Amino acid sequence: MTEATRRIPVRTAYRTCPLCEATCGLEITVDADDQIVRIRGDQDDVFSKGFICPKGSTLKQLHEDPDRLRRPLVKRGGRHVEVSWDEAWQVVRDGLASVIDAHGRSALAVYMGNPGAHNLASMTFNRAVNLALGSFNRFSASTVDQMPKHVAGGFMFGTGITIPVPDIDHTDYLLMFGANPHASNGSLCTAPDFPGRMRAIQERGGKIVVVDPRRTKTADASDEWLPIIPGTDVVFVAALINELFATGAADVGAHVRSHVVGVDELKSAVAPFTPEVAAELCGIDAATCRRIAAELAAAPTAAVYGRIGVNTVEFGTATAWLIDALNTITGNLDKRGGAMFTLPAAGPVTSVGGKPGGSGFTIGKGHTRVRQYPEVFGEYPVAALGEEILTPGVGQIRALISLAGNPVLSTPNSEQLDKALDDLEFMVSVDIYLNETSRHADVVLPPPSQLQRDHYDISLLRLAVRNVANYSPAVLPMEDGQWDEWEILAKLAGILQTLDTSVSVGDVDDLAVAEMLGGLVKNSSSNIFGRDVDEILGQLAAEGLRGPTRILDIMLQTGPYGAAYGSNPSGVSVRALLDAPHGIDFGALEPRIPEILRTPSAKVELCPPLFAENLSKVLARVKKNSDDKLLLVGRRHLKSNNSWMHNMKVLTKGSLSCTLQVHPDDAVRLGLSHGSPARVTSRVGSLVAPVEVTDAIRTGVVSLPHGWGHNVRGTKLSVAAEKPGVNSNILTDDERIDELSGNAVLNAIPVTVQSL
Ligand SMILES: Nc1nc2c(c(=O)[nH]1)N[C@H]1C(S)=C(S)[C@@H](COP(=O)(O)OP(=O)(O)OC[C@H]3O[C@@H](n4cnc5c(=O)[nH]c(N)nc54)[C@H](O)[C@@H]3O)O[C@H]1N2
Ligand SMILES: Nc1nc2c(c(=O)[nH]1)N[C@H]1C(S)=C(S)[C@@H](COP(=O)(O)OP(=O)(O)OC[C@H]3O[C@@H](n4cnc5c(=O)[nH]c(N)nc54)[C@H](O)[C@@H]3O)O[C@H]1N2
Ligand code: SF4
Ligand SMILES: [Mo]
Repeated sequence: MTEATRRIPVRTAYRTCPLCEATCGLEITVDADDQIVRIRGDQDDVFSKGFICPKGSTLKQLHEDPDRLRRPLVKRGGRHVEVSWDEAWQVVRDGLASVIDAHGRSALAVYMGNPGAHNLASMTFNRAVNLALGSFNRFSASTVDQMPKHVAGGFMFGTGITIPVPDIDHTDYLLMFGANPHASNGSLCTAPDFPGRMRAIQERGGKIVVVDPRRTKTADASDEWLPIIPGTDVVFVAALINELFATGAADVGAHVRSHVVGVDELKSAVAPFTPEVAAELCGIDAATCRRIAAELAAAPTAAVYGRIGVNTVEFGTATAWLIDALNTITGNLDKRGGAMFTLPAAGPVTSVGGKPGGSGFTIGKGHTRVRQYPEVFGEYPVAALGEEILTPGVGQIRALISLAGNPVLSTPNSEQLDKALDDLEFMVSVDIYLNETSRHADVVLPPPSQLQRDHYDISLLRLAVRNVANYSPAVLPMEDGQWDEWEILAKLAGILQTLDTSVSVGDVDDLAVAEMLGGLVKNSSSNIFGRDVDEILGQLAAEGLRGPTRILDIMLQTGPYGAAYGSNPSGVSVRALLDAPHGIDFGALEPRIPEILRTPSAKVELCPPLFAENLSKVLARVKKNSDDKLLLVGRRHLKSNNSWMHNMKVLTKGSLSCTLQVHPDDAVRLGLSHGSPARVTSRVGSLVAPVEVTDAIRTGVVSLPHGWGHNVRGTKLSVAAEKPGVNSNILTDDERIDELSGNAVLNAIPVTVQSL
């Protein structure tokens, strides 16, 4: 009997895939023993319409992975052993208490990893942990990722989460920098089946141009590929803007004209960046630069979009700013087919009413101890985490709480961080695996699998190319004695706060809800202004809601489409979404200026002085690369997911591999041959990787994917260890950051490559 005939599906569950930002709907069939029979794309999902990538169906293998942790681990005599939850919580309490006693709370730190952004529990309860920490030492994957977008959005539009998304479903011209949605499925632009949406642009007669040092699958699927020299996009985008001013084509458009300030300042700021200067530094000739500028100006609608390859560079914030400035001066900001703002169902402050204007965005509410890096968006650059742990003195970090993070593989100068984690007095990891990072933890607290929890993509639906909402309850029940992730986070917060293990998870939950509702009923722009908190709590209790789903219900009901606890009976709520298992589509993006603006001026700030000052340093710093160095860039593969899906055999078999891509000309020059090992060396580290000779990369540039290097001791990743790959972040430099955002520089790393 085959597996399929033995397992008879008895129920079908619909669920959003939590693995990447595309939020694909899944159709999951389950048998009578709660075993997954099959996972495929949900044809009726209002957003993804059946699209799925090879990772989506592996939620089954992830759930069944014998290496995935089911019980807490405590390190004894250098080895991790399974213990009861009571025992684990006691070790957590004692470890934290001893560090606080000896060094005070400034010795505590937290790191929050990427899967938290896809996790309803983290989105609603990480905050409690942060608040209970009592220290400013907050770090996250945001500073190896999108922090430049928060800072650019913050200064231009007023809040760190006011980030325009390219309206790819309606645009006539898509200009993409440093993004490879054919592998990543899109980022800060939630769009299931991004490749299909790209094809649709071409089918309706539009054009796609990709700027990337590598000829990616996305570049191949586009109309034009511009192989730029890594790290120089800021110059190219500035030159496009300069050219539009020089030719008189710059025009913000009547629809936003009275809401935009700083046009003349922008014009002066980009004045030194002529197409000739760009040609010299970026490797894209001046005629091409002029032509692209003219095409942008002539297109009925155009959207310029930039992601990882232009965020994780030295001038990441300046580039992010100039990309949206370019959208603005081509008349495409807040226009259908241009760069638009989502109006999410469970939204941030800008989606619950209120007038334009506000206190704006600031940075520097604190500084790191060793290098005095400013706080940005409530956190410090993770590039500084290693030195903050290793440098003695008052305020030295001595204990770390890692929430869904694997910084040993994800952050710059990994060998330093690996050493630093070893040096801690106490560490807790909330993680589903014993991996390169959690192996350092004294206690590992495992949440249930991705299928055993309620799901709603709070953060990603805020950046979607349509206004949609999709909620799914847990597909599979928890096993006996398992703790839900929100319960782990609430308990951790409670222990951090009180240093007492008897603290109740329910109390932490109730407190968070009371605070939230208390604020909303006093807020005159809320749809529950003036209402009685107890009456609303009664409605929530009647629905049987608690934990993250109760907080989500409050966000939905008080959001722009919300039911407002009875005032708008046809409005959205968790109940309404339970009745719509394929999601609710609120339609295409609509213009939101000026209502969305929260800058002190209540205008779009096209040229914030801080950014102009940063731009003035570019020409002194972005130099022609010397000939003896190559520039290292990263890449992603469709079947990989940062550092943590390499234990799925179905994904790692076949073509997925961690190679050093080298152009044939460079291979000849350096005596490298396909398949043979090469030594790659940067200022901070050195490693050996197998060479892949390919003409799909610019000369002078080499590429390694990140998230590999699973050959360290003390982990439990049996499949990943068979094909470990190398950790590219051994080469990235912790001392190089984008000074405006604190974001790490992960691309355009100067390296030497030698054949072995
Ligand atoms: N060189 C280079 N480095 C990079 C990048 C790059 O392009 N180049 N990209 C950067 C980017 S964009 C990012 S987002 C970061 C990612 O950096 P991180 O967030 O630090 O790393 P991840 O690989 O996402 O690992 C996440 C961890 O969460 C665990 N996990 C998975 N699901 C869950 C869950 O549901 N709950 C809990 N508690 N744990 C879970 C995994 O086991 C893993 O340990 O890497 C960055 N690093
Ligand atoms: N399959 C898969 N999907 C993922 C992930 C994954 O690991 N695997 N990770 C998820 C996460 S956390 C994120 S943040 C997103 C990221 O999503 P994307 O931003 O699309 O990331 P990448 O696919 O790494 O594409 C970045 C591109 O930038 C190019 N690049 C490097 N340096 C430069 C430069 O200086 N200039 C220019 N113009 N280009 C440059 C690289 O060659 C690469 O093709 O993907 C998400 N989706
Ligand atoms: S594209 Fe992303 S969301 Fe869609 S199935 Fe693949 S991993 Fe899941
Ligand atoms: Mo990311």
